[in-house]
Amino acid sequence: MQKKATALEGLYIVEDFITETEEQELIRAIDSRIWCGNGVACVEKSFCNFQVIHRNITDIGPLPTFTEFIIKRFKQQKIIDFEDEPNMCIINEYEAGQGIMPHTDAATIFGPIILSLSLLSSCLMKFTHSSNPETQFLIVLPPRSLLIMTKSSRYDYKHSISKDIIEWFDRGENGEKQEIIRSRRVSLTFRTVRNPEVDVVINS
Ligand SMILES: O=C(O)CCC(=O)C(=O)O
Repeated sequence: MQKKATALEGLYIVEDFITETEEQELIRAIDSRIWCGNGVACVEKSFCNFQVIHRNITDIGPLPTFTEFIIKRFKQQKIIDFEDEPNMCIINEYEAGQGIMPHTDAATIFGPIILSLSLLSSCLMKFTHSSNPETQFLIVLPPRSLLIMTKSSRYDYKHSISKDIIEWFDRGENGEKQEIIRSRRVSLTFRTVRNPEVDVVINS
């Protein structure tokens, strides 16, 4: 379980952050609850420990108990500092053919670290520089991996996931391409809301 730097400043990935058994247990726990839409960041199905009304956060409850071991691991692995402990989790479900529009998580309300744990299907996440859209990075998110977004990747770029059912990425040296055939993906995104009392727009 090693934190690897990507080509984009401030963006790291930890492969196999959780085991297959933990992945299955998380899916079981998640699927036993009711999904809601609420129009959060353009995904069809989401649920979370907060209320979103007109894209404003109005109420934050405790994180679901099934995420406790993940938070503990963030601390053990020194992924987060104590003051950055996430108090918010959004769980998104993407069936094949669903994605998420380019956005930057609001810097006015969320802390400097955004963490996204991927379950089930792999996908590509695209990072597009906000003021220079030709600057782009494509990052493979394998199942059970943790994406750590900080610094430039968190503030200067928009991240998005395409609706493509088949995605291609460069494997490396020989210009070899590898395909991802997308199927159901579930992600848990952890953020730190600095001031939960203030109503703010959650992303742009
Ligand atoms: O699915 C993911 O990994 C990212 C989700 C996301 O960016 C969001 O909910 O704002």
